[in-house]
Order: sequence, then C-alpha cells, then structure tokens
Amino acid sequence: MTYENILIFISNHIMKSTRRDFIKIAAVGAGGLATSGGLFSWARANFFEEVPNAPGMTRTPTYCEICFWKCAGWVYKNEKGEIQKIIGNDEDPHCNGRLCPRGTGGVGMYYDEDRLKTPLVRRTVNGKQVFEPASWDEALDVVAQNLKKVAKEHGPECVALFTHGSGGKFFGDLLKAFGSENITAPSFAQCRGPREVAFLSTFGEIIASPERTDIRDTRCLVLIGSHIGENMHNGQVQEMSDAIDNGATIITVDPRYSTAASKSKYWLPIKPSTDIALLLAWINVIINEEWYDKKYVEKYCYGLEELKNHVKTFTPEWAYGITTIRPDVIYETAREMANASPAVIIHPGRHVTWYGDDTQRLRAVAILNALLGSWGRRGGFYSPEKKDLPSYPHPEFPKPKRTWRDAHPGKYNLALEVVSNDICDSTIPSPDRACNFKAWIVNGTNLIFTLPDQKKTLEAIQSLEFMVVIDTMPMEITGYADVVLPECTYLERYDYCRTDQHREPNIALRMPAAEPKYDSKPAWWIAKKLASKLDLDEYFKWNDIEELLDWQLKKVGTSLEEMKKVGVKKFPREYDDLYFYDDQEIQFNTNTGKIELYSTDLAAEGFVPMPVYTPHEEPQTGFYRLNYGRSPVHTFSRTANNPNLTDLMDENVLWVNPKVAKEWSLKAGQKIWLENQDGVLSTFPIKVRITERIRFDSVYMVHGFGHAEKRLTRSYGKGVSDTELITNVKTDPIMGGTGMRSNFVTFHVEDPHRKEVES
Ligand SMILES: Nc1nc2c(c(=O)[nH]1)N[C@H]1C(S)=C(S)[C@@H](COP(=O)(O)OP(=O)(O)OC[C@H]3O[C@@H](n4cnc5c(=O)[nH]c(N)nc54)[C@H](O)[C@@H]3O)O[C@H]1N2
Ligand SMILES: Nc1nc2c(c(=O)[nH]1)N[C@H]1C(S)=C(S)[C@@H](COP(=O)(O)OP(=O)(O)OC[C@H]3O[C@@H](n4cnc5c(=O)[nH]c(N)nc54)[C@H](O)[C@@H]3O)O[C@H]1N2
Ligand code: SF4
Ligand SMILES: [Mo]
Repeated sequence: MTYENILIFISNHIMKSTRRDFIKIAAVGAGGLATSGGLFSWARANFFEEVPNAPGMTRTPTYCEICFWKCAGWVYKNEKGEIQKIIGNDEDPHCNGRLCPRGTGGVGMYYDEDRLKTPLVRRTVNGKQVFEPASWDEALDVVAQNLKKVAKEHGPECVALFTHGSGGKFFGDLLKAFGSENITAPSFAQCRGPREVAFLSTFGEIIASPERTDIRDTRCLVLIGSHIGENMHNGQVQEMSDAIDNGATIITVDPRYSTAASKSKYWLPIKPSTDIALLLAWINVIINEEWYDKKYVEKYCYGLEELKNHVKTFTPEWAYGITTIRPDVIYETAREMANASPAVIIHPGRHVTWYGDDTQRLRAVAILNALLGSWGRRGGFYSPEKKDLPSYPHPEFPKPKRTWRDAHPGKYNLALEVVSNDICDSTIPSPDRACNFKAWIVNGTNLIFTLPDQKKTLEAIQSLEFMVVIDTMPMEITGYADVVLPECTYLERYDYCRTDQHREPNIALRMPAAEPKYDSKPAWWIAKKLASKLDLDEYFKWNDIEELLDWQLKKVGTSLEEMKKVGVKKFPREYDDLYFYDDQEIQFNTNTGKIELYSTDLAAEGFVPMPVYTPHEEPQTGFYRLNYGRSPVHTFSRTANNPNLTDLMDENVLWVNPKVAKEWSLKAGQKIWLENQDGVLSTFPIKVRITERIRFDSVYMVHGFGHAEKRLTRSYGKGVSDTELITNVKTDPIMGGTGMRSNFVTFHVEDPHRKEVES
C-alpha cells in the first residue's frame, strides 16, 4: 500500500465513519505487510488481527511509547514467550481499546535488528576515533568520572539533561540530586510551548496532554494547521470521527488539503503564515455582530472594551488582502462557530512553533474561545483531572546556584519549562552569555533531527566536554556521543506509571513483556546504577522498580499486583467540575482573577497585550515555502527504521503543485534534490508527488526521514530530512520557541553534490 493509498483510505474511512473502521486501516496495512515477505514474516501472521485466541497465549499490560499519547494496551505472547502483537486496552480512555497503526507496529521496535546492543565508549585507536563495546560497569564509570570532573571544575549546573519519553523522570531525579535543574524536553520549545504560555496567560491554566478538548461533544471544531488524521493522536482522531458522525461542523484552516480538510464542511486554504489576520477578523465579526457569549464574557472576562477597540479595523475585507480567504467565507464561518457556541472548539493545535509570533497566534485562538464561551463548557474545553502518585521518600534535592535563566537574565520569563534551543545556545561559548554548559545527558531525543539549525546543534555538541546518549537505536545523535547507553524498548521494561490527565483520573502500568534483548537495560536501572557511582544512592533508596511502584500504588489504594491484572485503573473525580455550572463564581488563576482578553502578563513583560498581525518572509522567485507534517504511520524520526512501519511507508515524498511541476518539467516519481535559501543542499534526493493538495507557493514533506546514519540499515538514505533545510529559525521572543516555517527551497534535477565534487 502506498502512502497515498494510506491517506486516501484514512480519509475515506476513519474520519467519516464509526470507530470500528479505526481497526480497518490497520487491516488494510496488513495486506501490504503480507505481500512484502522477508525477515520479519514471523510478526506478520495475523499481525493486525483482534484479540488473539490461540492456545497458550498470555498477556501483560503496557502503555505505548511510539508517541506521547501513551495508549494503554496488552502485549500478547505465544507459548514460546515470543511477542506476537499489541492490542489496545478497552478500559483506557486514551485509546478505548484501539491502537493506531504505529502502536500496533510497536512490536517492530523490539525486533529491529539494528538496535543498540551494548554500551559503547568513544576511544581513539591508532589515531582514529571509534566506538568500543564496553560492559555496563565500564561505561557507567566513564560517565560518572566525566560528570564528576565537570561538576568539580565548573559546577554541577553545567550539566543539562535533554529528554523526551518515560525514562526522563529517572534521569531528571538523578540530575536534580547531582545539583542541576537544567532538564529540558523538545516538546516545549519545538512543540506545544506557545499554546501553553498563551492559554496560561488567558485562562490561568494550560492545555497539557492529552488535550482537554471536548471533541466528543462538540458542535463545531476549528482546526488551524492541526492535521488530526495524519496527526494520529488516538483519542482525538476517534472523538473527531464521532463528532463528524454526530453532525458537527468541521472548519479546517490549512494551506494544504489535509486529511482533516477533506472531511470538513469548510476548508480555508489560507496563505501560509497569515493565520493571525484571519483570527483577528473572526474576533472582529463576532464582536461587531454581538455573537459572543455576553453573559459569560461579562461575568468572566477582562478587557472586552480594549479588545473591541483593538480589532475595529481588522475587518474580513482587511484580512482578505492578507490571507486570500474571501470576506463572505470569514463571515460565514464565524457565524457557524457562534451558532455552535459554547460547544465549539478553536483547537489550540500541538506542534505550534511556526513563525516566531506563535504565542500571540495562540493568544488569538484563546481569545476566540473565550468570546464563544467554550472554556469550561461541554463540547468546548473540559476540566481534566489526574491521579498523582507520591514520590518515594528521598532527601531534599540540593539547591542549584545557577539555572539556565542566568545565561541571560530577564529573557523568556513566561516560558514555563526549560527551553531546549536556549540550552543549546548557552553551550556555545559567547561573550554575551554567562552560562556555558559543559556536559549533556541526552535521553530519547534525536536532537540532530529535532532542533532546527543543525549547524548550531553540532557547534554546541562540539563545545561540550562530555555527552552521554541513552537511546534504543543508533540514531544520528548517538554518533556524536562519548558514551552510548542502550536502553531496552518499552516492551521489555517497567517505567513509572502513566498518570496523565483525562475526564476521569486514571493510571496505567507498563511492565516487561519479555527480557531485554542483547545487553540493553531499562532507564530506571541505568539511573540507579549511575546514582550509585555518583555517590547519590540515598536518592534511589528502593531496591528495585517493583518495590518502588508497589509502594506508590498502595498509597492510592491499589497495588502492583492489581495493576498487572487490569493494566488501567480509573478513579472517581475528586471534584464534580468537568464543566462550569451556570453562574458559577470562578476565580481564574490570572493576575486579574478573570479570563484575560487583555493580557496583563504580556503587558508586564513589555509585549503587546493583544495579538497583532505582522507579515512574514515570502519565498523568492523559484523558491517554495517548506511545509512539513506527520504521516499517520510514523512518529518523527523514531520509527523510520521500524521494520513493520517501513513496510507501510519507507520514505517521504515531496508534494508539488501541478503548476510548479509543469514549470520545472517534473514528472511524478522523479527524484530531485533541494536547496534552501541559505544554500544548504539536501543530503539525499526525494521523489516528487504531483498534487493539487498543495499550494503553488509551497512544497510539503513528512518530517523524520532522510537518515544519514548508516547503522540504520532500513532507513539510511530514504527521502529527505526537513530539519537539515530548516536553517532560518524565528525565535518567539515571549517563550523562546523555534519558529520553523520560514524556510524556502528550490529544486535540482541533477545531483548537485556531484557538481560540487567536479568543480
Ligand atoms: N524539522 C522538524 N523538527 C521537529 C518537528 C518537525 O515536525 N520538524 N517536530 C517537533 C516536535 S512537535 C516534537 S514533539 C519533537 C520530537 O522530538 P524527538 O522526540 O526527539 O523525536 P525523534 O526524532 O522521534 O527522536 C526520538 C529519539 O528517542 C529514541 N527512543 C525511542 N524510544 C526510546 C526509548 O524507549 N528509550 C530511549 N532512551 N530512547 C528512545 C529514538 O530512537 C530517537 O533517537 O521534534 C520537534 N522537531
Ligand atoms: N502519526 C503521527 N501523529 C502524531 C505525531 C507523529 O509523529 N506521527 N506527532 C505528535 C506530535 S508530538 C505533535 S506535536 C502533533 C503535530 O501535529 P499538529 O499539531 O496537528 O500539526 P503540525 O505538525 O503543526 O501541522 C501540520 C499542518 O500545518 C499545516 N500548515 C503549515 N503551514 C501553515 C500555516 O501557515 N497556517 C496553517 N493554518 N496551517 C499550516 C500543514 O499543511 C499541516 O497540515 O502530532 C502528533 N501526532
Ligand atoms: S496514538 Fe498510536 S503511537 Fe501514539 S501512543 Fe497511541 S497507539 Fe501508540
Ligand atoms: Mo510535538
């Protein structure tokens, strides 16, 4: 099955019909798997079938690590103890018993023969640097010695942890015990940071994950570059499918004809980078026509008069000239939202670091939701709850003398998490920054593909005295490490329980379904052993993870034994406040105690308190805006080598408008190379896909391909990496996020690298 067919299938089936079809896409995928044969045929038999009923099958609970929706499931093994398949847990509110194709394909991560197999230590042999296999004891000794050396010479605060994924909590605790709080995840400044800062400054609360969007009961869902359906965050896809069945109106604002757009009543093919103008025009119409929820706004909101004045000139006619969306369409879609109010969601999106004014764009989204009274209302945004598990007793962490903020006092005060790219910047010695990081611990994040501006990432890495990488695969980042530690996959380990928010508080257990393959180890084990070598045993007083988990679980009235049987356990809500009740008195967690249409936080920091539109860079002649997004069957760069998922899609393609293809005489399937505005060439070529679904001023590709690491045998050289072409980064002055969508590419029909060699 080609990628195109997968998209068409998803478009025709999942998004428009009942939940059962969610399994169906997977079933069609199985057809593709069955025909390709080869090394992994063991896993393919009935790969995507429902609950296995063969005799001798046993199951253990897990939650998925293929993406951060963390669906809970059951791992089935045959009587030989071989992992056969993973199936959703019916009790789990994240997935309702159905995994997405990636989650089902998670088995491939366990069986991938390219996995990291043993600890590796960088050594110089005969003048050449090589990785030598080492025992865990040796490798952890090297790590401990180097971290101690950095702490002694520069202070423990000069160590930073980059982490994305479950093991992060163990390494985070280790770093805090060591004396540093510089713990950062790319899911903030490369992902959802701007929306969290915008919603916090408007409503006094963040969105968090899974999103508190009440899509299930909405009457109108507005998606602004949020491509649910290709973005396969499971519960949202299911709820959106239900909402469509129930007659909800979908409005999709996307320069590309996305899967979501194809299921929408209104598709607004906006000119890229102009969304703030559209949002301001919608606010203008809703205020002028008095379509806002007057009672709600009067009772709960601060700054309506200021907002009224602010948007006076931002008419649909004004926005038309900027966005190319016709005034009557802007008016009509505003009407649709108002008709559905308060059961309407202007979706806050997730990967929202686009143009550098992203917090302001998300503020406009938040304001629109406030005017329509959707925050705290059924079909809008509900109030989530979570069941927190207590921390195992340990001495208080030492107070660090410095944090990442000391590099540049006063900057990014509204950032509520550590900014990854800022740590990277502060690692490169410079006269205008006080803090230089000297060592990085990198766990579960392929920074080479994740942070834009690769040259800078590499410069920072070269400036380090020491870097240890904990990963499951020989990803690009491991190639730059001094020590590489192989973690076992999520199917072979315990982690902390999942305690994420939802309508009902719930916890999910992950336990090993099999012994770790090769010489790989779980994060908890690595962190505890390293703690011991750093003389920090007292912070990891539990003997093993089972003791730790059981202690935590018993504190909330369950146990490891019970969790092993059920996998997911729900708890009653502590407060009966999923939605606001009529005339409820509410003190919002903002400076004014109200929902702030006018942001006092932004004003205090010297930023405009209400969003304005500013034009962004445009492509030069012969260049096209580089647009990127998700494939329904892959996650970032982490699945590009997964044997099961590469069978479904093994490279990305470049979406090119037919007009552009004609101008360049490009044929479908032709391989071309790309060059960006700064003269950076793509390492590999990419196949052309000619389609009306992309505008003439842009091209589009899925993120996560174009691996240049040869140890990734299945994905090496397949497609192009969007990251290597993202060199123009627009940093959000409010929270430090990296806007990545002001990059432009032109085409080479012949290999430009060959020319380089010849000349
Ligand atoms: N150019 C570009 N950059 C982007 C994005 C984009 O679309 N385009 N998206 C941004 C967004 S939204 C996000 S959230 C980030 C995501 O950023 P990352 O999470 O860094 O993305 P991945 O590329 O999947 O890298 C994950 C790494 O974790 C490893 N890994 C997987 N499972 C495990 C495990 O169980 N244990 C350990 N120790 N390691 C594991 C993988 O092998 C891989 O090296 O990227 C951001 N950066
Ligand atoms: N299958 C799969 N699902 C995933 C992931 C994955 O790796 N694989 N990753 C998960 C993660 S961590 C995240 S953060 C989310 C990301 O997913 P989302 O937050 O839903 O979306 P983005 O990746 O930001 O956006 C991609 C869409 O924005 C459109 N777009 C580009 N420029 C503009 C513009 O100027 N204006 C507008 N209105 N639209 C524009 C693109 O055409 C594309 O359709 O996906 C999550 N779900
Ligand atoms: S959405 Fe898919 S990949 Fe993500 S956690 Fe759920 S099953 Fe796994
Ligand atoms: Mo993300």
